[in-house]
Amino acid sequence: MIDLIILSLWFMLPAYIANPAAALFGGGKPVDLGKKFRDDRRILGDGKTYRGFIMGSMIGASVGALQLVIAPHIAPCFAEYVDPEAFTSISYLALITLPVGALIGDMAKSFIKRRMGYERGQMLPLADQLDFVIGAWILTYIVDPSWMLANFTIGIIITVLLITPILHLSTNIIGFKIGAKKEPW
Ligand code: CTP
Ligand code: MG
Ligand code: K
Repeated sequence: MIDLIILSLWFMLPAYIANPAAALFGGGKPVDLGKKFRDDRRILGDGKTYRGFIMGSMIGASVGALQLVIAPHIAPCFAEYVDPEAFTSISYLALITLPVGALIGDMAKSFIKRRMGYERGQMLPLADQLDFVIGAWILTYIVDPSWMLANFTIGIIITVLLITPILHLSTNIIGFKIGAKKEPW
């Protein structure tokens, strides 16, 4: 159980970091350039910006790179629970696809929200919490399927799906309190 939680957090960290980094450093020109879709609503909305996408991707990937560097040193601390091999396995491709995929998933969700008539920032339960997980998994699976299949066992997938909404809600409440987010979700 504890091993699943440790590995889930470890593998998903670059994706988990991408969202709050986009919220902290985002702003400026929106990805959809202010354009509207056929339904006369914004394609994505003002909550999806180039700066958020780029900063979120870069910071998420930097955290992944840092994980690669420190893994051999901290894996022994967790050896009681987790196979050090798994700990040190984050691939160069995955440390990029996890945050980039997370932010693509987040944009795809905004596209769907706008089509449903939801305004920017309006909550869509579960989609708001899991969009980036699904995006991170799909892009990683496309780019580096062998890493994905070797590390994301059914147990880890279920653990991620269970712990992510809790983590997401807690970081968003912090983000709201420090003023990085307009809503606490
Ligand atoms: N953000 C950004 N660029 C991105 C993603 C996020 O600039 N690609 C910033 C925006 O300031 C956004 C904040 O992070 O308002 C919080 O992100 P999120 O909750 O995903 O966006 P919402 O504003 O809730 O918009 P939506 O309803 O489209 O999800
Ligand atoms: Mg939101
Ligand atoms: K989001």
